[in-house]
This record gives sequence, structure tokens and C-alpha cells, in this order.
Amino acid sequence: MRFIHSVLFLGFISMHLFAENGHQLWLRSGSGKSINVVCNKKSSTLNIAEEELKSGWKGQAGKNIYLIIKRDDLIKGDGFILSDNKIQANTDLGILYGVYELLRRQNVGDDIKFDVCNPAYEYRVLNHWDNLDGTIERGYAGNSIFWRDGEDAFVVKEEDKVLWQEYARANASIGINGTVLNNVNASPEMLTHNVLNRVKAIADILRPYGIKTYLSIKFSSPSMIGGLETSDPFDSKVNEWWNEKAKEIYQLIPDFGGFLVKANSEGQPGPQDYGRTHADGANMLADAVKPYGGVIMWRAFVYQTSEEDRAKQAYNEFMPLDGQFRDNVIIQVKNGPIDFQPREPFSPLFGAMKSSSIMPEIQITQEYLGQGIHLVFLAPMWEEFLKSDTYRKGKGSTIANCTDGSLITQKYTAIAGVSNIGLDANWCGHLFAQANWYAFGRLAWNNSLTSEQIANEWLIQTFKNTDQKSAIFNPDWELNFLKPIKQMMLDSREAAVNYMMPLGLHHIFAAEEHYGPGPWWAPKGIRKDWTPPYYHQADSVGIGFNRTATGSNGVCQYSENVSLLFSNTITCPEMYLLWFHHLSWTYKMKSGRTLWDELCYRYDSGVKQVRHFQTVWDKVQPYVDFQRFFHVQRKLREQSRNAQLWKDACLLYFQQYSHLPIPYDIERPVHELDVIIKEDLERH
Ligand code: GCV
Repeated sequence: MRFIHSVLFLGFISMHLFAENGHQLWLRSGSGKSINVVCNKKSSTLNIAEEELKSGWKGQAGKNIYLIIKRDDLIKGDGFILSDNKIQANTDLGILYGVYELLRRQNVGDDIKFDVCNPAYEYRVLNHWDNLDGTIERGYAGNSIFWRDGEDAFVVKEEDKVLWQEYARANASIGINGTVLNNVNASPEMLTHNVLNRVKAIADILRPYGIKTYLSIKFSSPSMIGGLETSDPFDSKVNEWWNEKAKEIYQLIPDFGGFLVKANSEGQPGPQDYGRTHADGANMLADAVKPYGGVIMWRAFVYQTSEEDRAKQAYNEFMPLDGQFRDNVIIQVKNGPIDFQPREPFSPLFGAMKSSSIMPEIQITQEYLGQGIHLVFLAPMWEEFLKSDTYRKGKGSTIANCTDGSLITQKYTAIAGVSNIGLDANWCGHLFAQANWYAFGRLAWNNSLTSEQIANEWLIQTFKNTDQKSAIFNPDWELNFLKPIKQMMLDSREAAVNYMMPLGLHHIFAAEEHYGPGPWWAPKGIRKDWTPPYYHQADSVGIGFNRTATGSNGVCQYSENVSLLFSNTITCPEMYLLWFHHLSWTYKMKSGRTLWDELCYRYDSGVKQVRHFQTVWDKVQPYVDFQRFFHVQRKLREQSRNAQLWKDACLLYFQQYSHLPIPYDIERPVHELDVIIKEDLERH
């Protein structure tokens, strides 16, 4: 009997130890070692800080740690000073961030010594593209954690609160301090009574963790839900409506962050509908939230007013308005000039607008990078972007410097990431997509971190010591797990670029879901700049979009050095070659190969890389709990099949124009182009 009991007990323990659905993210419980926390103030945020420290402490047992709120000129905003036995900050939130940093260092094994840690950006904001009915635009991890359809849509349940609190904690642990709760393609209903009450309930939970709530608004709300005849920003009744709406919101949520606006973009209404400018629209809203300290994040993702090269349109519309925006307007600019492609050069707006606050918008959800299926660690892409040199003030004018206030003074500094979070147990659909959420927060706090550091931190916190099969029992964990998996993460973005759209190719996706390959996709009646042939321009001569002076002249929007660099095929980085140039199939690449051959090798190497990732992952099975292991293994298998399809589809399609053989040392396509296209057209 006793024996049976022990077996059952052991069975239970191992089930428990190995049941890993990834819900805990990178936040795993501590060692249970005691610690004395001494704090000179009380608040809900400080309580959290104290609790976190007590439960996560991995240092010397019985140690005294002092949490001290005391002004110091070295500390900026919610920054802090860390030392061996003390965290000092100007604000309660600074203390909480200091605690998370201390625990992170303990987990990762980094030194805990005197260090002044200040945030790179003041506003570090997640943008949820969540709809009121619970669906998420470009979401791949289930429905919204904030909104649902049905009779209980506005009931705040206990489980909602638990989830929102977990969400807040995860964000605070990586320094995120703002969240936009709904899609930029906003419903006007967002500003109605029931919805605002739910926003208040969410805000109340997020507040102690230092996270402010924001809403995306529909510009035409005054006429759609306010009973007004117009939403013209020059109409006094419209102004009054927004002022009253702001008042109502701030009465419910005194620390409400402000509004995010997508206007006159992809069919959304905006001030141009009334003959007004983006500045007119943004300023009206800015005036409404100004008395309460709110900001307006006004998106520059626009391309609907002219026939110009889409990549040029945001710059053309916004540059003339520089200097016309109120000081509480921040212009939110996507990292690249088109739309979150696997690789884009930086948007020429960065560093160019001198009298406006500009914030980068990057996409954490993998709309164009394999969605919930592909393992693609995005930090290398963001690092590449942040380190891009705009040359606006000479060499070294990186995007990071131009946007964080260190080179160009801005009233506000901010960065936004389009969230990849949903109701899935592991939050992000793909376990490794959690690393992208993590990376966004870490880079928003410190925009000079390397992808390698971020991957290292995430892997250790997510996988080390999480079950009996891992580090404690495997002294070789670092060699056998950390090293190869980190390398896989670091290579994963380049692999995706290779099998999807190498050498500067862009937007050659199937239809509007942006998942598979579709360089042929061009249904009649659809906007040209939504179709792949507009972007790849393949013909019998060659391939690529000519954005030099002999083409759309997109290069002229960059500063002189950059423009010269991109204009010349010799100096243009090969990764952007076909973004800026239309080149013949036999153009000689730096490798000595023809462009066609190089394209073939790139596609092939992308496939090989993913096949290699499968081996790398299979080898670490002894170090990972079964649930997470099989989850990733299955996803990698699908990614491999997809990569093969991308390669075959693109090479066979482009071969119709190049009329050249696929180099014979490359594995032959295994799909038929006509079948791929037929199936694709049937699906769409
Ligand atoms: C929210 C792309 C996406 C859209 C998205 C849009 C935007 O076009 O495909 O789903 O809309 O960008 O950023 O506004």
C-alpha cells in the first residue's frame, strides 16, 4: 500500500514537474531563500516590489536589501541605481524595475554591482490590435485577453483579473509602461459607456505595475456615436465633443495615457476627409487630452492619397507638417517605409522631422514572419534597425540616437510594439514568440542591448532550472542547450529572410493574409501596391524595384550620404539591393555569382537553415520538458515544409522570367508551380 502511494506520489510529482504549457513565461519562482526587505515608503507598487524580491530572491539567505525612494540627478524617469544591497529610485515604479533587474541578474548570473539604469525611451508601449468582439487583427495566439463577444462581454470576471494581473507583471518585469487596448482600425464603440467602464477595470489592475492604458480611436467617432453631423476638426461642436469625451475618460481613469490614431490610412477616416491636415486632426485631440497630461500617438502609416511609390508616401505627407504639431503629439512611424517586411531599410522619416517627437513602431506579432508557426527571433531585426545610421547629424546618427533624445531633442521619447499576445495558454502561440515580447521590452528600456544578450537572458530564465531534467542535473546545460539554441535564435531571422524574400525583395506574399509565397498574386481591381508584382517587378531583363533617380527616386528622401550609398549598386548593401535597384538576371554579385544564381542559393540556404534548426532542437530533447519540446518540434516541422514551399514557389515563378537553370548543386524543387498557384488561387 505504502509502495503504491509512493509511486502515485512520484507519478504526480513528475506529471507536475513536466506539465509545462509555457504560461509562466520568463518569470519562474525563486529558491525560497529568505531575505529582509527594508523600504522607506508604502504603496501598492512597492508592495509588489517587496513581494517579488521575497519570492524570487536567489542570493545570500537572510540578507538585508534596502529599497530607497530618494531623488538623485543620475536617475532619469523611472530609472534606478542598483547596488549590492540597495535599490534607489526617484519613483515607486523605479524601485519595482530595480527589483526585476536585480532578480534578472541573479537568474542570469550577471554581476550585481553599482549601476545606474535609465530607460532609453520614456514611453514603452504595446499596441494591441484587439477588436471588441475578441478577435485580433494579425493575432496568432487566440483571442483577446481584454475583449470578448457575447452576453458577458462586459462582465469583469475573476479570471479576467488574474490574467490582466499576470499580463501586467510580465510587462513590468521588462519595463513596458503603456498598453493600447484595441486595434488601430478602431471601432467607434470603444468610446461608449460600457466599454470605458471595462477599460477602467483593466486600468485599475495594470496601474500598480506602472502600466498606463491608452485607446485607439476612430477619427469619425463624433459623427458615428456622438450624433454630430460631422467630425471635422475645425468644427467647434466636434472639438467640444472630444473635450467632453476626454473629461469623461479621465474621470474614470485619472492616469489614462492618451489616444493612438490611424487616420486617412487603409480606408480609415481622418482629417483629410474634411480637407484638413494630419496636424489639424492630431492637434484637436492633443488639445482635448492636454489638461490631463495625455498624449496623442499619431501614425504615419499612410499611403492612400497619391500614385507615388508607396515607400515614399509617408515622408511626402508628413515632412511638410513638421513643426505644426502640438507638443503632446508623437508621430508613430513604422520601422520601414512599407510595412513590417522581413527586411526593410529604415523609414526616411527617422531623423528627418526636426520639430516633432517621433517614435518607432515595430511589430512583435509575426504578420509577415511566419505568424504563429515559424520560429523567428526578431531582436536581430530590431537591432539592425536601431543601429542603422541615418547620417542626419553626421556619422553615428543611428535610429536609436535619433529617437531616444540623445542626438535630437524631443519633447517625448517613445517606442511601440504591435503585440503578439492572446488567450493561448502560452500567451504568444509559439513558445519562442515569447522571446519577441521579451525582446521588445528589453530594447525599449535599453536600445543598445545586443540580440545575443537578450536571447541569453530569455533562454536562461525560460528554460534553466525549470524541471529536474535541466540544469541542476545537467552541468553541461550551457554547452548542450544554451549555446546551440541561442545560435538558432540568432540565425532564425536571416533564415526567414532567405527562404521568403532575400536580397531586398519585399511584399511577395500570397493574398492579404501575408503568410505563404505569392509573387504571382495580382487579382483584377485590387490596388497595385497591394500586389507582389508591383514590388518585385520581375521581367525578362531582371528583377527589383528601381528607387534610384532613374526610378521612383525614393533614395532622395534619405540624407545625402545614405542616398548615395543606396543609389550605387556597388555600395548598396546586398541585403537591400532589389529594394532599390532593378538589376539584370546576370548582374554580377559580390560572390562572383550572377544575381539569378545568388537568389537560388539564398532561397536554398534558408531551407537548409530551418532543416538544421530541426536537428538542433531534436538534440536538446534531454534538456526540455516534453510539452514544450514537442510543441516546438512540431512547429519546426511545419516551418521546414513552408520554407521548402517558399523556395520552390519563388524560384519556379521567377525562373519563368530569368529562363536560367537552378544551379545543379542545389536540391531540386519538389513542388509544381502550377499546382501551388492553383491551390493558392482556390484558397483566396
Ligand atoms: C491594423 C498592415 C496590416 C494591417 C494593419 C496595418 C496597420 O497593412 O496588414 O492588418 O492594420 O498594417 O498597421 O495599420
